[in-house]
Amino acid sequence: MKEHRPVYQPNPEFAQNAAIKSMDEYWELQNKAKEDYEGFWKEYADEKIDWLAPYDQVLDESNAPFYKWFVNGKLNVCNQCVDRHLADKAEKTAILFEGDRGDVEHITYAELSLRVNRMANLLREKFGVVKGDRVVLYMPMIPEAAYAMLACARIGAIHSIVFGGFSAEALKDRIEDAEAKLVITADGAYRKGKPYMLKQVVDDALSQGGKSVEAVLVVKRNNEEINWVEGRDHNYNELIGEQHAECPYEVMDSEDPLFLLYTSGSTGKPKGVQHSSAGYILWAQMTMEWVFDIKDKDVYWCTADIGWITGHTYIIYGPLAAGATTVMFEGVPTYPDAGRAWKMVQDHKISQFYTAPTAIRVLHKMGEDEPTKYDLSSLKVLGTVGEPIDPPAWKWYYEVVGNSRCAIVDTWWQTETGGHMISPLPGATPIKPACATFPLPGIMAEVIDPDGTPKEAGETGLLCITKPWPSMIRTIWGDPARYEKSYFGDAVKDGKPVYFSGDGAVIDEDGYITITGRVDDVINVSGHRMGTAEIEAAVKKDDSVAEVAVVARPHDIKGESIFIYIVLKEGHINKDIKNHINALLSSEIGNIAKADHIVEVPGLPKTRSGKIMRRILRSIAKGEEITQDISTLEDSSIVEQIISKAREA
Ligand code: 6R9
Repeated sequence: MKEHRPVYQPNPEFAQNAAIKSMDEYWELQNKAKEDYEGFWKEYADEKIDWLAPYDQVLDESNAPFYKWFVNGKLNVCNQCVDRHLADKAEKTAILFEGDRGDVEHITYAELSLRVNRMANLLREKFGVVKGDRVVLYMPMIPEAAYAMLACARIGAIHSIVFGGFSAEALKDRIEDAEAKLVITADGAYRKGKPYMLKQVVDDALSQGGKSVEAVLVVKRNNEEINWVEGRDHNYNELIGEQHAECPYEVMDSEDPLFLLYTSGSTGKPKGVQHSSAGYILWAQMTMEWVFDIKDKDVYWCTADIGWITGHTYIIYGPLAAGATTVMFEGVPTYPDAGRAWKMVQDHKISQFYTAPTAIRVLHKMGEDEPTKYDLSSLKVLGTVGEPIDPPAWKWYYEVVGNSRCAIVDTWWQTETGGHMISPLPGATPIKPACATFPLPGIMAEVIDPDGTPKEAGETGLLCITKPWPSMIRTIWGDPARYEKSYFGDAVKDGKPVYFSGDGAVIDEDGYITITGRVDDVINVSGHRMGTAEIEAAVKKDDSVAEVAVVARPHDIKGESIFIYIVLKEGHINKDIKNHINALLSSEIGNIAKADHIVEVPGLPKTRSGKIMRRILRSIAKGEEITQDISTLEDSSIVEQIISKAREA
């Protein structure tokens, strides 16, 4: 199959000063990694990390897939992100905060250091948080969230951030799984010019469970009235001023966990993805240099929320480890109008802009020509992440936002990978629209069959990483067996289990990798990952529901939307089922789990052995013709009935 996607060469002027300047240079690095994998990583670990004590082995594979990197090395991630920059960057802006209502604050590295040290002392002295304790953050996008993350890293506590859109129930589950000692939250913050609240959700979560929590630290942001539990709740703003300005950091092992981040899989409850200290921070920093080509004078903006992995690695840890200026934005890019993001680029002279396809589609739809009204000449690199981008959105991003001058880095990676895996290099890679292109140097990404056979050009296969890499997930918190089963159970290469991402991909004849999307039961709504099993479990909590099946349906803006089939128990009629189920999803998981379509059907298509034929349900939700063989179904007439119900929806 010969395809004719256009190819865009890197901007030659940009390439001159880029970290990686050509494909020759790329292949040289990648071949070096192939020939001497450990030697390759050693060189970067030695150059980039501020070691407090040297490691004695690069990679320990003796207990695969529980890999260890930089064995016995000592470091502190907060030192790597803050202290070590004080010598030459004390007065440089570390965090450029812009509030929802336009308030701007420049926090220098010196100020960041002071605030993080104070917060670290507060956690250590007032709340007795020690190395290895878990701290849950349920925070808005305000600088205090960054201070809290870095303060945890400083004293060796493991943070677990729960996205502010998750419900009390979801928050409680995560607090309990991690057995957190402390919760850090805020009264609330601002969105679209109005206050919104978070503290109540924490109160509700803790009234339902989370008995391990000894205290709640509350940052006052919007100063709206909140409930206060005497003895349990503590006011950050009152306490912080009393803290010492210096807090010695804990000496951490390379493999000590830095954080947990819960994410959805194809089965069961969300899993606590556990990341390490050394390997994670090394790759976070290296990808800032390679993929975003971060330079000293740059102002870098990633629009994610810190509640997701993109916010962890590419708002906080990566940029700060690289000594960059990172923008933190409380609001949404469409408020007060569709020009907000572009105005921010102009005002702050932003050089790298990193966002999700959903946001690009919304901004495109709201203001085709909007970017041309602003001076966007500071932009150098545009990034996208979270879901496959479609060629029209890509083209608009490239031509109108980037003025056909900026590279687009379509970065494929996951919560579990810690950092970018497959992405163009802005000064080297000739790019094709909506294509993640090549694995980064040192990353062995392959498109294979379950038995390890490489796929031919044009054939979709399993996207696997066939060698361990420094920033990879270490385990699932409290459940190592699930870690092994979830990621190393589906594909082998040379007889050894390899990491399977859950995504499908296709390689073209030039070797370019295009991600085709999840091949497991995970739905991606606006870049938010949700397991169908998790949604189904929530729907089943409704007493009138006998059976439920959840599938994805393509959506213009969100990429995918949630489509739910339900079978009611006999004798049950539920007129308001749609609102009812959505209210349930919003309380069990959060508003991000709301369904666009809820269809009541007389039964589900099942094989004679009782297995639900999800492929048929997916085709129906997409409005596709049914091409699957339905003769093996227990009751094939059900398909026609479901189709007509789905059409009405
Ligand atoms: C970083 C992040 C991971 C899933 C991943 C894939 C999808 C991410 C993508 C992409 C196509 C890209 N995904 N980047 N699909 N092109 N550039 O999003 O992590 O929330 O764990 O989601 O997102 O399906 O498996 P996470």
